[in-house]
Amino acid sequence: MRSIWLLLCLGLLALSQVHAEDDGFLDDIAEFDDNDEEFLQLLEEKNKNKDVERENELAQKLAEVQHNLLTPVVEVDPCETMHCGAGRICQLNKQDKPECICIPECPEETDTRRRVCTNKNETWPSDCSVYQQRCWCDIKEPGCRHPDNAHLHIDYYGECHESRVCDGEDLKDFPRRMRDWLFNVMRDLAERDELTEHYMQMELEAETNNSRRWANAAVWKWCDLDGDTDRSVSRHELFPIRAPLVSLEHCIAPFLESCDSNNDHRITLIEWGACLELDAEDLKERCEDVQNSVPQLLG
Ligand SMILES: [Ca+2]
Ligand SMILES: [Ca+2]
Repeated sequence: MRSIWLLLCLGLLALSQVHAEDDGFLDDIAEFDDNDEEFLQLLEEKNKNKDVERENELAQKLAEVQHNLLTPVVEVDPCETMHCGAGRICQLNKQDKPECICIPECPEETDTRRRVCTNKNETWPSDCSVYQQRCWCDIKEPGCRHPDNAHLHIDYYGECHESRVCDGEDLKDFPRRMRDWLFNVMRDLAERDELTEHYMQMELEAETNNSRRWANAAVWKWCDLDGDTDRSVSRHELFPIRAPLVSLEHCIAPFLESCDSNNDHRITLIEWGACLELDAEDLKERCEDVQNSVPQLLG
């Protein structure tokens, strides 16, 4: 009789535990997501399946799903790896796909030093505002003030100022001044040990061999400007020399325009040499190949 009571009590205890577990299980169900569902399906399939190979495969999958359940994969923002051009930022669209859109708002600039002068000789509050405008005009958004602004670019930093006209005589003398300037810049960088080994050798050659003096400096600068290493210097890639010089050298803009003799917006090494009045035979493409792996800050 006593043993019957004991069995009954144990039975009741077991029953109450099952109920307690069931309640917890039901609570969890309310928070089920796709991963949980996949987990249950796999579990069910595994229990039914007797084929060893298939069973192993399922077990592996189960482990993976279980692992994901315990340590959910940190969601990576797809915009983090997306690179948008000037005037654009990355945003997720309705399908959660990253896309580049025009910067909706540029920071308000009160500092007059942030102002920029465009190729249309207009002063804009900041470089951001110029790139934003170009972006809007590219895709014909209402913010675009003039269709031509799709070709807007920055000529130099600071407010636009009345520039001296570059007359014929000045322009005639410009290639010589430019050659000298390029050589001096190269020499300066060499003295400050800021050239790579490859260009250091070219500088040394320019110092010791008069016939290489200007040609080497011209080739070096041309390679240096060609940020994307497609062996031609685009209008955009000219920016690093045009921007700082344009307010000092009133002939730099017309000079650079003249370099692109076939007017395709790109300057080849031959065109570059011709406008610097250098002998085409002295100009060999000697760009450092390692350039491909060096990130370009300007270009
Ligand atoms: Ca290029
Ligand atoms: Ca050209």
